[in-house]
Amino acid sequence: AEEVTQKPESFDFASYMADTAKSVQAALDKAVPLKYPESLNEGMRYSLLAGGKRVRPALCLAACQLVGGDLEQAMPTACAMEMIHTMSLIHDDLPAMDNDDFRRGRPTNHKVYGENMAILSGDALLAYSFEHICRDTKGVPAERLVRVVVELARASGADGLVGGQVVDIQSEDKEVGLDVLKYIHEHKTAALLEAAVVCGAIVGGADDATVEKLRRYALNIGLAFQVIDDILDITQSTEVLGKTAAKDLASNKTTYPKLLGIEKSKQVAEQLIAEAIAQLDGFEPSRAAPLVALAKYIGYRQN
Ligand code: GRG
Repeated sequence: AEEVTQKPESFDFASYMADTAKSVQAALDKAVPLKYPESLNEGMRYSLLAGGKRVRPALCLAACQLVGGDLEQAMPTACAMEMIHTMSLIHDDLPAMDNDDFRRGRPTNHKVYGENMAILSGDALLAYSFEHICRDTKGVPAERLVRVVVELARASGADGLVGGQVVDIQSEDKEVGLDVLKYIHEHKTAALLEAAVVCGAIVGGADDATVEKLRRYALNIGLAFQVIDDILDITQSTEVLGKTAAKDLASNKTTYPKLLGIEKSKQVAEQLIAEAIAQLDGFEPSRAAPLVALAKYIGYRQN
């Protein structure tokens, strides 16, 4: 592992994220080459290499670094996080789901390649994420990789993304309570962020107590991520479209601001971020700096 020498207060988060995004982009480009059948692989690459903040790979690599692991060994797992995330975005945008035309600043996958290819590109990315971890990770004991696969499969399936999406769909056009809203966010959003952190720590050789501490860190930032998303949905659409349009836009789904108001929602997000950062107490500050900065970034992001 690379020696980290910066003091936490001098940690340059913008450069850290830019460098991470660059190395993840290069690794993804290599992992999913343009091969036969080109129409499928082109579709996979179209969404996978389209950009995005790369928050999940960054969390995975930062957790590996925190526990003193080798970043290169965690790269296939970090890439797998982005493959699964991208798959979920492709499927989420389909006409049968959210029916969105734009994602990451470009037309959605099904708009370019058709619905059938978009479904299949997502399926291929999901399967390949597991293949990539197990085949391309070098020098990590198989027992750790099995644990990683269990975490990631759980985060993707009925107890994770799929379960969250199902409850989200069933909650459309009706008022739901805080408990259901929390279930949706914990499964649709927090589960994969949690897996990213936990899997990075497992690859890096963390003991069980450390893994569980980092799981709490991740669950808190995962929930905060979504609370902030709900707040931004309202404040940004208000800025862009005016108040009435913003209200219409938010009216078919329950959100934190709708249940608690914007101010209270901001407080909830702040508490969640503080709780996340508290889990990092006791780690060497320079090693914990990326995870501390990522938590603050998620809690105070403007887009
Ligand atoms: C088929 C296994 C399987 C799962 C699909 C469609 C679905 C089930 C789940 C939906 C999951 C979903 C779209 C959750 C929202 C997650 C979220 C917060 C997206 C935004 O993430 P950012 O802001 O996006 O990190 P970028 O583009 O920056 O990566």
